[in-house]
Amino acid sequence: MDPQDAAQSTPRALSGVERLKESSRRLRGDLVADLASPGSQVTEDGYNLLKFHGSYEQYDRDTATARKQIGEEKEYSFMLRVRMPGGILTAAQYLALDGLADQYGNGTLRITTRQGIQFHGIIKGNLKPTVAVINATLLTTQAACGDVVRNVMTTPAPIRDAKHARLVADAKLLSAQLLPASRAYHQIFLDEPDTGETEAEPLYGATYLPRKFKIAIAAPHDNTPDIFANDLGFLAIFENDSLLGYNVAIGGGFGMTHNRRDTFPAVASLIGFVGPDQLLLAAETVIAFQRDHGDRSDRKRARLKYVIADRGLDWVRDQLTSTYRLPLQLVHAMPPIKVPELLGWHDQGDGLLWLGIPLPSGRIEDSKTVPFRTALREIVERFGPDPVMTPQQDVLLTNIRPLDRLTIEALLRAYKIPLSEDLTPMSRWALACPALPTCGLALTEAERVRAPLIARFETLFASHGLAGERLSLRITGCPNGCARTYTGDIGLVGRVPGSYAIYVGGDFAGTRLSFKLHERVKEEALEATLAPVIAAFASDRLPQEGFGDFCNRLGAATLMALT
Ligand code: SRM
Ligand code: SF4
Repeated sequence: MDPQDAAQSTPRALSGVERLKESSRRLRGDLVADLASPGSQVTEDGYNLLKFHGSYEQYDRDTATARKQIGEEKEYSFMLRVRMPGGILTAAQYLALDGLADQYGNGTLRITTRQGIQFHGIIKGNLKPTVAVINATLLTTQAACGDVVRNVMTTPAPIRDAKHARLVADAKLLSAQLLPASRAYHQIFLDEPDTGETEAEPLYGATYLPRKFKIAIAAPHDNTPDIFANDLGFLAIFENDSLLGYNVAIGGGFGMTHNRRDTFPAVASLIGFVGPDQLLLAAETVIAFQRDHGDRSDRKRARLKYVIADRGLDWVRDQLTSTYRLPLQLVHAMPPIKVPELLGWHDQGDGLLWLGIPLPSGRIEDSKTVPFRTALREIVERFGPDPVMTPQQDVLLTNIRPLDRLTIEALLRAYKIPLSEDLTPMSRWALACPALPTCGLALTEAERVRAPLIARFETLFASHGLAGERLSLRITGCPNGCARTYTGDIGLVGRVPGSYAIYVGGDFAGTRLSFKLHERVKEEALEATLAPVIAAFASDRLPQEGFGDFCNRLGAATLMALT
């Protein structure tokens, strides 16, 4: 037998999380008792099950060492993530979430790169009341994390035409249909009586998926959701306003583990096309395939991208069409994939306007210098715009009457909120993950160094005559790629405390993976390391060529010889 076949046919021990899922009675475990128990933490099983209900236990990494030295326990609290397909909220929902940030959180709301909203700093005893308010506003945290389908993303532009209405409807449909059937969430957090029933999970089964599963839907004219970073991406193909169907891409995912060469980021590959009524069927089929074939022994290699890497895309496509009976047609021709500018004022097409407001790392807070939260709250209270969260961690205030435009703008100016025209394109497009102090996996800073790093890179680019260059700079505190560091022009990936790996060569539209230029560069040496590449870009770029495209054209070896 071929050694690869032998490896594939030898069953390996299931991971502990798999055994927990199986024995948890559909994600209930002992969470009711765990959350009611004294102490600021939950048990290890509670920690793993809580994710399925939208929450992570965390601790304040800034204070942990000092507290340990004086024999104090870490400051534990919980992150809570709201699942909101397409990032869409009503004004009333936004105000309710804003209120919770003070009542139970750390005074901030954090827009995520998947159009969700996170609370940080909720203490254990306050998790239930926070979830109750979120549900009372018709939102949920169910399945916002965990080994299930996460928040479904779509193009956030609130353009009121048939195409955008369809994209939003599709995202909502998939989000609703792909929720777990288990009532565990409602019983643990919302006081629904536990009848002792163990529900059937027709799609997921007793052990749910091997790992998180991400879906995004876009159209070629607007790939803001970065569909190729997802396990499953759909590109809707329209002819005029009529939907022809969807090109289907599978196997995107960015997490990797330093020092494990068998883990790597991947962009999704297009495998075919399905008709306009086959979106849910396609999603359920790919999910069922991953449920059956994903690795349940090694959580670091459990995503769909590794099944594709190990068995080949042709084998996977063949399985999907023959064994799982998905009627895949050939990939449909489509226009070039683009990512449009959504910030600033835009006409929705229905007589109303939207205003896209840039938010640093999606953090809505009253910082020492800029009262973002107060300003947004006042605008939402007075003018009632419905906010849409973008995959760029920004907010679009929608449904604004043209006659309110000047007043809203004056109000933002009075609060000194920087608007898109006040920022360089580099600042408008930069992303950074939360990293320290909340993320337990962070090796370096990200969100907290975003502003100074942008300022330094702006100075560097300007010194080469490139002020105002449109560029996507993405920063993460570890290799998991939460701010999609492996697509885009420049990725800075936390490697060890104080040092980053530098990635370049992705494209602005998010269709191509970047490559590593340097393994470990001290934070203070980042500009000096990239300066020769930027100088070469300034002198040798082709007309209209972006920085990532330039780096991709020259390739890693040529660029490395420069630095
Ligand atoms: Fe992420 C884990 C934050 C989008 C790949 N991610 C985490 C955790 C929960 C850390 C942990 O496991 O203990 C982070 C919580 C930090 C904190 O303090 O809040 C975290 N991820 C985020 C957010 C908030 C980053 C942001 O700047 O907005 C995003 C929340 C999205 C949401 O609303 O659901 C977020 N994470 C992403 C993305 C981007 C995307 O999906 O478009 C990725 C890359 C795509 C992918 O999934 O591969 C991503 N996060 C990961 C991974 C790597 C998974 C893997 O396959 O290995 C981890 C680690 C893990 O799961 O073990 C992770
Ligand atoms: Fe945490 Fe790493 Fe994700 Fe940043 S990229 S939020 S450091 S897991």
